[in-house]
Amino acid sequence: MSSTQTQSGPVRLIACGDVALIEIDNPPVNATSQAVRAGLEAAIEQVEADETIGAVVIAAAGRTFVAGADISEFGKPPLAPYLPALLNRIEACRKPVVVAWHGTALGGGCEIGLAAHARVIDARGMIGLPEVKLGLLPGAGGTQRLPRLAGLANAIDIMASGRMVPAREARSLGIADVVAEGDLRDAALDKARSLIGQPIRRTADRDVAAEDPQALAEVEAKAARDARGRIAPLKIIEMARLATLLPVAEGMAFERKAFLELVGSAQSRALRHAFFAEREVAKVRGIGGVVARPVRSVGIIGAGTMGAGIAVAVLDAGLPVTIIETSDEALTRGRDRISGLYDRSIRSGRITPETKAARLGKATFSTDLASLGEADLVIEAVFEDMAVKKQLLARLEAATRADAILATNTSYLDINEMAAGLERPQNVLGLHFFSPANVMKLLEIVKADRTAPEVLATGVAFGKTLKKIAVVCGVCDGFIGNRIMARYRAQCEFMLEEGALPQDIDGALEAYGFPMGPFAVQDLAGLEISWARRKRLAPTRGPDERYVPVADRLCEQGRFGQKTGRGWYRYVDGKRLPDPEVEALILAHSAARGITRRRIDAEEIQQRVVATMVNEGTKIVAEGIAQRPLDVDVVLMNGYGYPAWRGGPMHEGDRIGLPAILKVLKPMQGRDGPGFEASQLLIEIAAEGGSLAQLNTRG
Ligand code: T1G
Repeated sequence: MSSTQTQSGPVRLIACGDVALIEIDNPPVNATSQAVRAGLEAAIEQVEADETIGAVVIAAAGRTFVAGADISEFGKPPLAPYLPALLNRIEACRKPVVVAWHGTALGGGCEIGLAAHARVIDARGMIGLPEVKLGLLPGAGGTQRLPRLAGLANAIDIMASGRMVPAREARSLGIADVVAEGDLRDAALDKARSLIGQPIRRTADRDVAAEDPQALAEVEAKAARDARGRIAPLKIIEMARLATLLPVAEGMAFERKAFLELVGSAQSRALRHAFFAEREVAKVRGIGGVVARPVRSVGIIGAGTMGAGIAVAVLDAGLPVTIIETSDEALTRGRDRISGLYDRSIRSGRITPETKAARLGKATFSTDLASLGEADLVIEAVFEDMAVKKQLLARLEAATRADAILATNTSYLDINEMAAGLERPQNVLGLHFFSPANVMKLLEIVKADRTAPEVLATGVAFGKTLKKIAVVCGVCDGFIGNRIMARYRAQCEFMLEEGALPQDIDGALEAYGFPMGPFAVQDLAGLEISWARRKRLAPTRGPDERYVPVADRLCEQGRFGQKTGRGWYRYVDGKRLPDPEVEALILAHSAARGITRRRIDAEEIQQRVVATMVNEGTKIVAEGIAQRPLDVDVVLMNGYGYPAWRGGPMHEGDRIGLPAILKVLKPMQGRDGPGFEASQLLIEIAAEGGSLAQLNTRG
C-alpha cells in the first residue's frame, strides 16, 4: 500500500491510492479532544478537495478506536469544532466515508461510525454508547442515527443500558455492515473502494423501521424501571422517540439541548467524578516506581463462600490456584461450591462449559499446607477469629517460600496484631474481598504497619490482574467500608429508638438510591454476623457511647433474618413484610429509655445518614487510613451500594455543603457519643470555605 501522508495534530491523513485513510492517534483511548476534532475536520476538508481521492476510511491507531469524547473536557467551556457539527460534516461528505472500528468504539467513537456511510468492525471489536453511565446521553447524533440503523427498541436498549455490543451482534442489528475476520484496514479499504461512484447512503436519509409496539413498550418500561432515580435514561427514551418524528438535524437540536442540561446536572458531575475516581485509586502514594513481585501461583486457605468466590476470581484471571481445606469432606464441599459458581455463569451465558473445564483445570485441591511450598501469594479466608488467623499465618510462614506474600481476607480484624509475632511481617497485607468475590468489583487492600512497599505494590498489581477496583487503606476496625457502615447502621438504630421503624428508614434510603436499606440488608446477610462483632466489641464500648440493643434482642430470640424467616422483618412466601412484633419491641425499648417517639421524615433520615458517612469518611482521611476522599467514595459506591449518581458520600458532602453537613451533625454531638463528634478536619475545611475534593489533589 503506497502512501503519501500529512498530519494535523493527532490526526494523520494517509493516501492509499484512490482511498484516503484518516488515522486518529491520541493515546490512551483516542478520545475526541479538541485537537482530534480539529484534525478530523481538516482531513475531511482536504479529502473533499482532492480529486484523486474517491473515498475515505476513518480508523485509529493503538489498542482501540475512539472510546468517546474527552470526558475531562466536560463542564468546561466547549471548544470548536463541536462534535455534533463535525459528524454532520462527515455525513454530508460527497465521497463515501467508511469507519474501521476496533477495540471499544464507544460514545463519540460509535457516533462517528453512525454518521459514516458504512461501518466495518474488527471481529473482536465492540461498540457502545455508555454515556448514560456518565449521566449523559449520546450527544453527537447517536439518539437520532442509531434508531435509524438498529430500530427504536434496540437503540433504546443499547443507549439506556450503556452495554457493550460485540461485533457480530452489531452486524445482526444492522449497525455494522461488515465484520472483518482478517485485517480490519484491508476490509475497510475494500469496502470504501466498492462504494466509489455509488449513490451515498446516509443514515439521516433512512427512516426508523416500524416495529412491534408491544416489544417497544417493554423495552421502554424496562429502561424506565432500571433508571432508579437517574434522569439520563429517561431523557434517552424521550430523544430516541424523536427519531421517528423528526429529521436528524431537528432531532439533534433537541438532543443537544438535553445533552447540555445533563452535562450541567449534579448526577452527571457525580458519575464523572466516579469515573475518574475509580481510575485515580490505582495511583497509590509511596509505591511509585516500586516493582511488584510476580504472582504466577496462588494459594487459598478455606473454601467457604468467600474462599470459593476468591478462587473463581483468581482462576478467571488465568492464574493456577491451590485450595486448602481442613478435611476431605470440606474440600469436596469447596470443590462443589466453586463448580456451582461456574455452573451459574454458564446458565447466564457468560461462559461456556469448555471455559469452565479449562479454568477448573488450573485448580488443585489439598488438605496439606506443604502443597503451597511454591506459591507466590497465599490468601486466607478462614473463620473470622484472631487466634485462628494468627496461628494459621504462623503455619503458612513455615510452609511457604521466604518471599511468599501472606494475605488475609479479614473484614475487620487488626492485621498489625495478626502479623505481630511472625518472622516476616513485611510480607503480610490485607486483601479484603466482597461477597460474591468473583462478582464484586471492589477490593480493599490493607497496608499493615510493617507491610513492605513491594508487597503493597504486588497487592495493587494483583488487584488489577483480577480486574478489581482496588483501594488501598490502612489498618483500623472495619477498614474504610465496614467502619463507615458501622456508624451508618448505628445512626439508623438511633432513629429507630427516636421514632422511626425499619421500613421507614429502608424506604427513605432506597428512595435516596441505595439498592436496599440497612435493615433489609442485615436480614439478607444474617443478623448473627454483626451480633458476633458487637459482642466482641462490647467490653471496649465506652459508657458514654450511645448503644441501641434492639438488634441484640432480635438475635436472642433467634431472629437472624431471611434464613430464619424473621429478623427486622418477617418473610412470608419470600415477601418482606413489616413485623408488628418488632415494632412492639422497638416501642417498648423507647419507652424503657424514656424516649418520646416523634415522626422522623425521609429527608431527615437521608440527611443524618449522609452527614454520618461524610463525618466518618473525613476522620478516615484525616487519620491517613484512606489516602483521599475519593478513595472513600469508590469504596462505598463499589462495595456498599452507595448510588454512583450521587458520587459517594464525600462528593455528596461537597454538593450539599460542609456547613450544612456540620449543621446536621450538631445535634449528634454529646447525644450520640464520642464516635459521632464532628471531625476536626471537617470543621477546619468548612471554616475555610473549602471542600473535601481539595484533599483529592493534595500531595
Ligand atoms: N475521556 C478522557 N479520558 C479517558 C476516556 C475518555 N472518554 N476514556 C478513558 N480515559 C482515560 C482514563 O481516565 C485512563 O486515564 C486511561 O484513559 C485509560 O482508561 C459526544 C458525550 C475505553 C473501556 O464513557 O470505559 O462520548 O487513569 O483505565 O480499563 O456522545 O476507559 O490512565 O490517567 O479505563 O482499558 C463516552 C469511557 C464518553 C468510555 C478502556 N465514552 N472509557 O478501559 O482503561 S462521553 C465512555 C472507558 C461521549 C458523546 C459523548 C474505558 C475503556 P489514566 P482505563 P481500560
